[in-house]
Amino acid sequence: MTDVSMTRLSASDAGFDDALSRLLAWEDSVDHQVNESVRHILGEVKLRGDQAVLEFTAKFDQLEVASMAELEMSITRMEQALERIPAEQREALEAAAGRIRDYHQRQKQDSWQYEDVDGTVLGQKVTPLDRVGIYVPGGKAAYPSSVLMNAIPAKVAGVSEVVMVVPTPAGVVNDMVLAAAVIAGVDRVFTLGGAQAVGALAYGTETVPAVDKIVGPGNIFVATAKREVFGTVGIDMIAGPSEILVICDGKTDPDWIAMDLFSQAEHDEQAQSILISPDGAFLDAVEASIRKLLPTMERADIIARSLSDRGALIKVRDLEEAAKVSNRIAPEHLELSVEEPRSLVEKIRHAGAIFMGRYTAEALGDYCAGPNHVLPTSGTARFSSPLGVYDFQKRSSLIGFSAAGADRMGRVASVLSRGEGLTAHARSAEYRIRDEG
Ligand code: HSO
Ligand code: ZN
Repeated sequence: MTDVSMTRLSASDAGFDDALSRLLAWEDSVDHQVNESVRHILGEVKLRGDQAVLEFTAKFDQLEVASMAELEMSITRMEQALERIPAEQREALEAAAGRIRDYHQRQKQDSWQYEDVDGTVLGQKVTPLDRVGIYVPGGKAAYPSSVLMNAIPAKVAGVSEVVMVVPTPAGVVNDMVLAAAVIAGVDRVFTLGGAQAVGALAYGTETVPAVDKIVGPGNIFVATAKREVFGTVGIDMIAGPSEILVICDGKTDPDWIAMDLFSQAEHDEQAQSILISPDGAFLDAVEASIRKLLPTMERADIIARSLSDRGALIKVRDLEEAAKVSNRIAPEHLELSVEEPRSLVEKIRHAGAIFMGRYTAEALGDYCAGPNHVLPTSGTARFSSPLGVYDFQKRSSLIGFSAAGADRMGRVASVLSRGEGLTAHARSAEYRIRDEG
């Protein structure tokens, strides 16, 4: 049987701060060999386009085709996938997509402008990106839900072309992923993966169009490639392993909490699940539930590794202290499994998503609540936000001076530019000052 032993900490212990830092430390592995091989792949794709992509796809995905056109999914093939999946799955994808769309509609930013006293117009024009690439990992991490979460905000923003890439090692395609792509409104799908897919999207090839931004998770090769092409294109973020932090007052069924911790732990061995409670006996009860339920889990091995290596049960004095510890962690997902979640929310400053109350399992948010499940990991919730419509929109400043405004502000610009020693700036502004025109 898979055994699990979880770290126990108490916030009142001397050395708690150091122990917490050790618990949170995560090696964002920089592997020089990976860096080198990614650079090589990107260079080849940039130089030789389709031909290089075909060669790398044959080599890494054992997928040999004569031309790149064969790596594009036809609309018919996509629609067949939608027909083929069980009706129950199709309905669930559609229900989730509807809620994700509704939520994200509300994030849409509009252009605005206002007029100064002298008739000068100032504002901000909001435009969607033209073309976006979505990377969808292959194999066991191919999540149809992530297709919805990445593509729908782009479409809501008004992106005209969403291009998805998904590796299909040995040609095996996941129908539910294709069905999700159709439902989300993805425009083109290529069965490509790895650094070569990122390169194709960033630089464009004869067949794959160059995009303006690449989003979506991937393995170390994909993450390294995204870092490398940043600047040529935009990227979303480099995600670390998934995390959940549960704060519980001790009154939720311990089985529910154990399963919530499992729900992140099952993603991968490096995922992190932490429970904080002021009730020591409750921490014991959850630990007992964990031992009881673990053998019933399909991914018991992954869960046991994740909980033993990175999990923790933390005892605090009260919920106030729980919030303080949580703010230190800045978790990706924060469940407030307490009687009065609304008052506790007031004390939370950093979290990717906050799940309020005992009925709000993170799993609901992962699939169908409506908000995005692409969230800042590894403490980056201190300075960043969930993926959203705003990631697919950009802003241009609007400035329109009236003659009176140019006269008034020309004087200010003249002084400042002369102060900077930039006389062309000064004279350009001064031409528009009335009595000096
Ligand atoms: N919890 C993951 C998202 C996910 N869960 C996809 C299930 N499928 C990161 O937020
Ligand atoms: Zn999940």
